Amino acid sequence: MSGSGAPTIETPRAEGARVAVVAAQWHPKVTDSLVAGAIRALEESGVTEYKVIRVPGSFELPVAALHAAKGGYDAVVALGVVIRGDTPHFEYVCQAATEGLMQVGVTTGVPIGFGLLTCDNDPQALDRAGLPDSREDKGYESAQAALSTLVAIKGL
Ligand code: DLZ
Repeated sequence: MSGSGAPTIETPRAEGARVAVVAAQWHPKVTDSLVAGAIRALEESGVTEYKVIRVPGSFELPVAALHAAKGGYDAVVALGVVIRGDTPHFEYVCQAATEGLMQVGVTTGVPIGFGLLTCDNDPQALDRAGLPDSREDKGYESAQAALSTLVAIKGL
């Protein structure tokens, strides 16, 4: 055993939590599957009050997450896929979305599940999308992370 790598996170119980899933529309095969994975995690946790908010691209995720966080949601799951292209655009979108989401979390205190895939190519994204042939499901994992954080900080 190396002692490194991703932990096994138990699916938390989160009945009564209100959760917003904000998701970009680029690369719809992958983002739609990420949304499905996130919803599966929410429902397994007993969450019945959730809303899916679709925005055009990953650059728009932070502002949607901020509105949700300030609008009474207990947790936000942010989902998107950015695929590297020929220009530096990839770096700008990834950095803006990542830093923006982090700022929303730390300024509002609302847990943000980070389900933004930043990939060099389509196969990398498909492999993490929670599709039947995928090895990983980052939509499910990021929803689990947001709920686990919500449960962990409750009462602090
Ligand atoms: C413009 C753009 C490009 C080139 N690539 C992606 C991408 O791979 N994934 C994604 O979510 N969004 C992309 N966008 C759109 C930007 O995120 C944003 O929606 C536009 O720049 C409009 O503000």
